[in-house]
Amino acid sequence: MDKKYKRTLVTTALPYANGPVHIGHLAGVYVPADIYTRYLRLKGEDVIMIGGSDEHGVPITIKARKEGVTPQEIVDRYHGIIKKSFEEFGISFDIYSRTTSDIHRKTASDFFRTLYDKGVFIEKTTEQYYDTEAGQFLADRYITGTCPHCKNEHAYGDQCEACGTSLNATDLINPKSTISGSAPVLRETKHWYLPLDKYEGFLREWILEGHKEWKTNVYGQCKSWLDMGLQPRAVSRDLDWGVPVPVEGAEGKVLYVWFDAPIGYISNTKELLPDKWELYWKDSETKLVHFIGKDNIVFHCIVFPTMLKAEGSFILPENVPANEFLNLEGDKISTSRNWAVWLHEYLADFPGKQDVLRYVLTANAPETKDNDFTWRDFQARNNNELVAIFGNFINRSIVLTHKYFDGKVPQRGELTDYDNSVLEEFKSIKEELERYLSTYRFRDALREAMNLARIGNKYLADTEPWKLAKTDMARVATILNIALQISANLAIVFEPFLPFSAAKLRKLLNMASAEWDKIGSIDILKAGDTVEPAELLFEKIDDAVIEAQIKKLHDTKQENMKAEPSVAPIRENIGFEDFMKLDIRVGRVTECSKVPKADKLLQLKIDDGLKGRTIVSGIAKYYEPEELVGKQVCFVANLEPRKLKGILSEGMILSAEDADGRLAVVSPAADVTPGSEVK
Ligand code: B3M
Ligand code: ZN
Repeated sequence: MDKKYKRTLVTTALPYANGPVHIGHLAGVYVPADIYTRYLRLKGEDVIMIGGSDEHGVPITIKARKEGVTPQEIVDRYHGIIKKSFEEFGISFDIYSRTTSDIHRKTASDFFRTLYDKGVFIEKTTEQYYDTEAGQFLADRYITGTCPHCKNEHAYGDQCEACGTSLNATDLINPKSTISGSAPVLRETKHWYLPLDKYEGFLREWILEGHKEWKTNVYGQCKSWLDMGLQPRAVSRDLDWGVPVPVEGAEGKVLYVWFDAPIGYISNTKELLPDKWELYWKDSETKLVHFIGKDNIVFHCIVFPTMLKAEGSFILPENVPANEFLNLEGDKISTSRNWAVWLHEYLADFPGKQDVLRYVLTANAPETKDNDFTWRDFQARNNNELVAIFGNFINRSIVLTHKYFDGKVPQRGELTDYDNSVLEEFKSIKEELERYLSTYRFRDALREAMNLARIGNKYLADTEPWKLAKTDMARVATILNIALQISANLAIVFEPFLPFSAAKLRKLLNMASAEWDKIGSIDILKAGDTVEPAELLFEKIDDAVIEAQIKKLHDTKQENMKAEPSVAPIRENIGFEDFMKLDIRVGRVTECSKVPKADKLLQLKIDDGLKGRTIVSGIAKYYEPEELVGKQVCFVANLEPRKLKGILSEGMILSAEDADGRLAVVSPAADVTPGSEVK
């Protein structure tokens, strides 16, 4: 665990090149990865950060078909936008490449072939839908039909978006190909499966025993996957977009996108370091860290490690610090609903303000739970923290140095007890920062860094050098020397978080470099060194600017509502007798708790006016258990009891869900006696 490594390989999830990146991607993956990498570089360690676009997969082919262009045109467009916006935002990739590169196709193909030759895969023939008019097999997303559960007529072959059930294409009633509109037929097809079940023992030992230090959200997800038992997973698809399966008789088949994408990390390292890449992937003294969002945990902790293990010559990740999700103004970020703050638009609307967004996304990072981004919070953090504390302190220090000492760092005299007590406060900062940064606690690290700016700001406010200037210039010299040394510390400390502002600050202070080891020192600047005239590091953001952003979002929402009334279609009529079969009652929640190892489920004890009952409900994302205790809810009382996660659930709590997936339990408008019937 506390092994000393010689080098670090940082990978960042490869964003799908079917749209630009938004603040959710940044907060979840790229900003934390960049902070981590910059920190290690600053310490002089050997580290590389790998990124790239994920350019295969069905969604890209669907988008291309919709627009009447080739998939290549789609990925060229978005790869360009994504790459440029990352660059401008200061995400310091050592390489940002793409999975349509020749080197990647070859690397992924060879990887498959190696596993194939080793006999790792299982070959299985199954029946799959085939569109006879289009002459091709259909990916699940290319099939629509009626959901067998809720009768929504627009369910997809992998999921019904109306009731949220995940489906197999063969479950759909009246399936239809979205390519030709015809009814598909079942045809036999052969695929290769990675037998994850055979690696369960290895995975259990490696993760559950060997990596107890992983973040609880990551460890917990792995454990619940492993406890559910793993199944073989198909790693090929019948599709004409992707890396061809390099096996005879596999014409028209490509590698499943989730098989080739993580290999992209390897291909991109090869492209960066053709002669040295193996050092980063095959030497046990390399620390491999995958930065990803929580929806990718299973692929990075279970599937990809299994592939690496099966290949045999690669190292495994040392950590996978996955983040939770960032919401926007209280709503889930959604590409299809355009509910997002897009990076390229932010850069255009807020030129030169990369660091403000980096700051807000880190201060509010969804490290342990989902978090919300709001424009008001963005404004407040800029105005009250960056401007009022950090910027104000730097500005005062530099302006006063010019006013009283002609822009030269003054000589420090004897320190007072007060000075010493202030310096004492930041003695431990380097150690604290290292502790947080090395354990992926970037919010805490940023708070620590900001604390140093607070210490500086307070020091000037307390000592008031501008009042002493008439009586005690020697004291003013000491105070400003200390203020400038704290400023120099800030120029180093903030480099991983706010690289643009840190660089600007170093220029103002004429610091040639940022050396991590100097943090905590008050001899970074020499007496007599010149300081440049003050320039603001941050500026206030006005209400009007923020209101314009909020309006832009709400206009999008309006448009969305016009475009697609997002109300689920009304189901087929039923007779009165059918309705009467449902026994709906009112009950009071007397106890409520989370179901262990199931992040969606709550277990409720209901006073139903009879002997009481237990109901398990999938509402844990929307309610804290204590919020529900004492509340009256409506429930279906005569639903066949069934076991969920080993708990017998006697009924179903009714709740209302809107198209955005927001959910509220249904209660009577006034309290009634528990057990009352709802008719
Ligand atoms: N493109 C999914 C995503 O963007 C996928 C990540 C690949 S990482 C190898 O969430
Ligand atoms: Zn459904």
